[in-house]
Amino acid sequence: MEQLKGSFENVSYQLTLECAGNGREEFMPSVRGSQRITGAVGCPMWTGVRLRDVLMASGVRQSAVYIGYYGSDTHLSGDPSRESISRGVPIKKALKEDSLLAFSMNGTDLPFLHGYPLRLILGGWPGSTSGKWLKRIFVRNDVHNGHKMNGYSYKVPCEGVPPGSDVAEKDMCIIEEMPVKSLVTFPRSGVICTLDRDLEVRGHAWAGDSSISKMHISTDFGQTWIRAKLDSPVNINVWQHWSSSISFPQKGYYEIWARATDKSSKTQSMVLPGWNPRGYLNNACHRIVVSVV
Ligand SMILES: Nc1nc2c(c(=O)[nH]1)N[C@H]1C(S)=C(S)[C@@H](COP(=O)(O)O)O[C@H]1N2
Ligand SMILES: [Mo]
Repeated sequence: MEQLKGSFENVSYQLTLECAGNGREEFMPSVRGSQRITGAVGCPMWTGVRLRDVLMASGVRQSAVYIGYYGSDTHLSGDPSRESISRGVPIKKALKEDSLLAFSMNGTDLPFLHGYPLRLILGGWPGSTSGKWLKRIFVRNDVHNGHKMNGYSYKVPCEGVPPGSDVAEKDMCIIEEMPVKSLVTFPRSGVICTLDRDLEVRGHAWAGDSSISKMHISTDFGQTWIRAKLDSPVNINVWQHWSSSISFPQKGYYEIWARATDKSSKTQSMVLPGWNPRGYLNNACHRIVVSVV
């Protein structure tokens, strides 16, 4: 660790890590796996060395197409005869300036649960690519074949399928960038407010390797949208803060719907997008309930 920290430039970036299965709970028909709702995403400040610098110092040949990581954890069951997760990304992502070997999170040593002493951070890509408790990295001349690179893990049908379909393994494609998405983080759903005061609403928005150009909210079920205030990104692959002040026209039941648009004009749909067998990539608009009395 000392050699790593001392031999390469130490850099800090705030980078978004979202589990590909964030939002899985909403899929219809439901799919197996942790029934995550909205919380499996974060954007702390990571400090480490550039993966690119370490790979270059080790010598990467022209034939390199993919990297694969190995961590020192066992399979979640604790059974040492079962393989633990070992994923990777194309060499192009590995060589990006903000792809890190991180040893610190929010200014302190990585907490054990987040991968102490060293982990990969590949912002904007499925959290599963950011290997924790890092032991080895392989540079490969083929797509990585570690546990959870094969089968149905972290893959979606290459072509859209009707909800509930059986999809053949050969028709599944590996997820790369995570899609444009946003959350309302304040107030919490179910809040009661009074007509005489404006309601301050805020949240985050992010979009894989891209950034957010516009943020809109609606309080009338999408009939009209107003532009929210949006902060500029502090670096690449980071979530952006947004906020808005809402005055309601009369008492009653409302929903606040939030919708982000990225730099390439891609936006979020209101309904669940692209059903897939493992329930990945749900970037439907987040909605919260407000009662005005
Ligand atoms: N070694 C190792 N790395 C791992 C995992 C794991 O189980 N073992 N889980 C991955 C998954 S699926 C996600 S979403 C992220 C979660 O990172 P966090 O615990 O810092 O939130 O770590 C990834 N890296
Ligand atoms: Mo995950």
